[in-house]
Amino acid sequence: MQATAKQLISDELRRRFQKANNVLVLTGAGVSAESGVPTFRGGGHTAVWKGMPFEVISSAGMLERDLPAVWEWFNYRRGLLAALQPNPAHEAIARWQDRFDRFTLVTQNIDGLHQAAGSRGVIELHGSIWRARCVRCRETENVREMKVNDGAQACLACASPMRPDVVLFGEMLPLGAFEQAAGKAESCDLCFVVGTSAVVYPAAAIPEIARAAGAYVVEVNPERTPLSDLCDEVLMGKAGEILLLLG
Ligand code: BV8
Ligand code: ZN
Repeated sequence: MQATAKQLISDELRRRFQKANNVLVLTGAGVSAESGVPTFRGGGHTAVWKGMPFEVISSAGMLERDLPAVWEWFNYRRGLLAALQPNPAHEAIARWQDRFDRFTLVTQNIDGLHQAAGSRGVIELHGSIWRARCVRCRETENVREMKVNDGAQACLACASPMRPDVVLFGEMLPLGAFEQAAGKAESCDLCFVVGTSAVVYPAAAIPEIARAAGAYVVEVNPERTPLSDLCDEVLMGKAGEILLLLG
């Protein structure tokens, strides 16, 4: 039986949502699930590509060993993503941007769907699947137009190979991205954690920082996660349905 908005959204959360001045939202793959983007974990499955678990094919080691294999994996995913649209969860978060005096959206996703829904100034902790970066001079290029079956392009500036501009396992996050997100988490009064299994660091530390700084932390996820016990409220359900209940 579908819980009603009244049952799911506590009076406390509704009051805080009305009163909040500074809101931070951290999203993971689950916020894009209702757009048709496969999640990596949760729901009893983990992403596997040609027999390699996600953490292996999307790793610094694999990039060193076999850049074409990493391109093939990312080209495949860009092919899947190209036809997908933002869902009501992305749209609700985009609306929230102008609802509060200060609003920060931090995402672990690389799919660009938050920006497609209208979110601005998104902190992309793990980069973007729609950008390539030169392995030598770090020149970046938009790869939206790139035909999906192309291999690695050569850098237009220095002719070195390009790579996906995405943070792989074992790689540092984009310079300053985590620090910027952590700074915003330290000053927010309401923090939503939407659609993340909260196992990848340092991204999963963001809600912990918000909590330690006194924010009210709300998790939105059909499943419990290692973060659930730290949250003030856990709204069990789909982001596309729950976020609409808040407005
Ligand atoms: C780093 C881009 C410092 C790539 C990603 C050994 C050596 C080196 C590092 C480590 C190590 N051991 C551990 C680490 C740290 C490592 C890490 O945390 N590993 C984990 C697996 C233990 N972290 C790193 O390597 C990071 N860098 O630490 O740098 C350093 C540097 C060098 C040496 C040492 C240290 C870099 C991490 C970034 C990796 N790149 N993505 C790509 O996409 O191919 S991470 C990847 O996981 C995605 O970005 C994803 O966003 C992220 C987290 O996953 P989620 O977003 O949470 O998605 P998931 O599928 O897991 O969960 C979905 C959730 O949604 C579920 O809970 C589900 O219930 C829920 N859901 C489903 N449907 C819905 C829903 N929710 C709401 N509504 C729905 N409808
Ligand atoms: Zn270059």
